[in-house]
Amino acid sequence: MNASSLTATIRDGGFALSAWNTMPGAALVEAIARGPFDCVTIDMQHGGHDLASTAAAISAIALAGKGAAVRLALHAWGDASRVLDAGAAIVVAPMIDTPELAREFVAATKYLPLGARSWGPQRAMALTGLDRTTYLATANRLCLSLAMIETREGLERLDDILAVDGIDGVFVGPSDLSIALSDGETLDPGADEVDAALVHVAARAAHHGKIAALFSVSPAMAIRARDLGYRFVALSTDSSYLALGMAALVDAVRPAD
Ligand code: 3PY
Ligand code: MG
Repeated sequence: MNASSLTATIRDGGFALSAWNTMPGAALVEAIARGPFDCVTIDMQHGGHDLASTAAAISAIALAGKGAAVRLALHAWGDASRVLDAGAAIVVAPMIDTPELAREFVAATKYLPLGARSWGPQRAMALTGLDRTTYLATANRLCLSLAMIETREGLERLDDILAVDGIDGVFVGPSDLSIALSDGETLDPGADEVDAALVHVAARAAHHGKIAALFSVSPAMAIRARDLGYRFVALSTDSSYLALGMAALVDAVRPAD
């Protein structure tokens, strides 16, 4: 899906399955984008991407005919508008625990009257083919701002965060959420209490008419999320795609023990 069909699909109640890219390198990112996923999410919070590699990755993903999402570093509002200027269709902000933080996120990513995004989307206009007037008129709808829910406070303030005008949806981080819900005892994104949170987030997002999204650690979790009404799901990471592909090839050659 290209950038505009990606966000239109998600907005209109459809489903998109995203690859997750942590390793910089335009050739690598383009190869991932040419794979079977609907789109690619570039991770600036963890992994090796900086702003320059992210901008190059967005172009590589566009070259493969797909739309790009970017997960920002923590509260990196300066980068938020820059990745949109570079052509990202979706921006995901980690650890949004309060409506105040959600409003800061909106301020950085939406033009007036929703936010205070500053003008400068030359690359985004080149990639989308939109002129200045059309880009300004449509960017607040074309680009999605997803607030990550991955702490106890974020979960408690979920309704207040979803109610913030300009927040298009919420994106659950099940690993951090499992650490938070176990008070630091375990990392278990498949835990029952995380699953209960997934059900709750889906219901509250639907109530607010907003998007539920998720980082899924397994195909089973992605299927569960889709069945719960999640519309944007990122599945596993690029290092796992490599490991799984290598293991499958080598296992097929080596004689079984
Ligand atoms: C989490 O599970 O905490 C995430 O942030 C997903 O990358
Ligand atoms: Mg996280």
